[in-house]
Amino acid sequence: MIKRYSYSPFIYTGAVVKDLSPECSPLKHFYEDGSSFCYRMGKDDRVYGLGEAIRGIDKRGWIYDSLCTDDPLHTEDKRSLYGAHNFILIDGDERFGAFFDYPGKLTFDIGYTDPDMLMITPKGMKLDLYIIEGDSLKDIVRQFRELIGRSYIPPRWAFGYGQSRWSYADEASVREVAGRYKAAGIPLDMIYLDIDYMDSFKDFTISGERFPDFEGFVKEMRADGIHLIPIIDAAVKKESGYSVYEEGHEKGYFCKDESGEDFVVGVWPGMSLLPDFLDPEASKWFGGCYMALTDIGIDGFWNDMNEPALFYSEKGLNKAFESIKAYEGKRLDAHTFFSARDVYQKLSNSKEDYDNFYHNAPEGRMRHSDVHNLYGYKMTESAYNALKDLRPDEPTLLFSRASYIGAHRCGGIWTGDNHSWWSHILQSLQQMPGLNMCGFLYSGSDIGGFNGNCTRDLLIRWLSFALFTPLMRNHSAAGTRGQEAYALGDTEVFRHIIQLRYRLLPYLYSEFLRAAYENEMYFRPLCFDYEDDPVAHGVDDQLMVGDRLMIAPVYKQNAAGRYVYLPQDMTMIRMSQGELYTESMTCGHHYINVPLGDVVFFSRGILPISESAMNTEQLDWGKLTEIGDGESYVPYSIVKG
Ligand code: MIG
Repeated sequence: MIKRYSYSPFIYTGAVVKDLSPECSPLKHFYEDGSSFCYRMGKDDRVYGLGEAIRGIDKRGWIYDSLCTDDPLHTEDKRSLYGAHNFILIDGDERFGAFFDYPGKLTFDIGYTDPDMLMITPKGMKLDLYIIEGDSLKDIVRQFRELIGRSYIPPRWAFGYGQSRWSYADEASVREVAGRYKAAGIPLDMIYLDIDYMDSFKDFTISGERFPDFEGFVKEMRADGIHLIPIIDAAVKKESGYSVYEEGHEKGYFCKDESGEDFVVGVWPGMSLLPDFLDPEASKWFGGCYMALTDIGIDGFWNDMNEPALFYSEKGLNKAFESIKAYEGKRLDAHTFFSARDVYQKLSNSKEDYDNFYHNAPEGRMRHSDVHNLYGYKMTESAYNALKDLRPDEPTLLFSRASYIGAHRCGGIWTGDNHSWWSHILQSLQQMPGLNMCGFLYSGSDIGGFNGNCTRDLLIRWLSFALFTPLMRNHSAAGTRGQEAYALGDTEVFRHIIQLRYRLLPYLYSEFLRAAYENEMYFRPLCFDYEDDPVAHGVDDQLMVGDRLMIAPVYKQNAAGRYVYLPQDMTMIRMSQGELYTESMTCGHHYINVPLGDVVFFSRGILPISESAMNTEQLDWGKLTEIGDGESYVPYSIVKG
């Protein structure tokens, strides 16, 4: 049962698709003290949810800000990343879900200030609160997902493996990636194009110098089974003669400052403007611009910088130039020196800038900071709506960095700029169930880590986990060491692991569809399936994948294996040097040897396995063998037709 408590929100966010009339009865579970929603937690209560938020799967003990932020350093002490996913699930003395539909900054203090108190504090009380009760954790999530509408389903080829890197800047470097994968016999479906493909970082342009015949090149790659997936950044370069700028400016489609002038910010293209995705006309216009690329054969995109990330604003920069002058010629003590040093650093993603521009929403003029968390969502929605018209016959691959609940209907998300750190394998695993609760099914993290230098063993272990994530993309930052599957020594082990992904695709894809159509979670913590098993509640580094798989990846450097908890008897499946082996295992704790390059996972029923192929198009989805014990497997897509 879902109840809606309405505190006269100032904007319709679009997160919820069901019409519910607000409750007149007193607020259940929470009490509000005028500025926060409070709940006294039982001693052993657990709190799940919050989508992309980091730390353990049980979120209790930490404090989170729901505030979409471009932060390339995902350390444990962070309170927010790129997404704002305001759904939590309390399990313990009472069991219920709560969704705070609120587009501004919101704090979730989950037993951080007071170990027993859950406190949710918005900037003002203008929001809709949904309280969901149900028979089980899964049931509550299912009801929530019905409330927010069906998750985005990408084209089937988007479940293949993708290679990305910030710096594949021309035809030759992209050809090299495709060629080396092919030569190593490693499957590949996608190569991603980062900002370097554009002409001076201008959205919807292509550098003629580096891609002299882009349309021909897209065709050439497609003939090789590879989809090219370009990036689109949120901000538009301010440059006269550039048609996207000219048109947007003329029609008033960019965010405005207090006095109604275009608000100028600095990002990759230099001085740029922010499309006003909250203005339905502007949104339609920007979405239409994707046509420049779909017209020449592009069938997938990733949307970046849409928190929106701001390196600086024109006004902020001018002020900084002024204020730095005051330090000149003075004898600085340490503190004055630090504040001088920070003048420029503080320019990025500054609260002051977010306070100083406005949207032209249907409800009227909105200060950006009041609706900040909607920006990335509305960018994805703009693209999604347009792409449905531009490419009506098949879905377009689309995922985004920033998001709010609602965006899950329009695209997937990736978890942004992680590091080539061992701890980030586990972090990624722990982000997945929260994302699924909030409807984000097509998601994944940069495999091998975005920042920093990857090593061979890290990439092997990372792939061994990420082969189960719907979005399976290896991506890294410019200037870091190459981490393609052919760049870190002997390729055979990488080939076996990536091939395993393809062999599991009939199962993984079918389970993805089941999760999307039935409002289920593709990734679940063990306790969602084994609610009465007290041990399952403490397992934070294993996940259920679809109906019958369980994964327990190795995420520690130098580990020769790991302890695994089996909540029931299962079949252990081991991929070793390309061969699959099975072994029946009994319920309980086991130490499992997992030599580097082996992939071990567990099944509670028969699994369909296909033969590998060089890409999803060549994969024979119907030619299956069965491994494991128990009931045979009926693919969801066939049931659904
Ligand atoms: O300021 O386009 O998260 O995936 O490679 C960095 C360059 C901008 C951030 C994205 C990352 C991408 C990078 N972008």
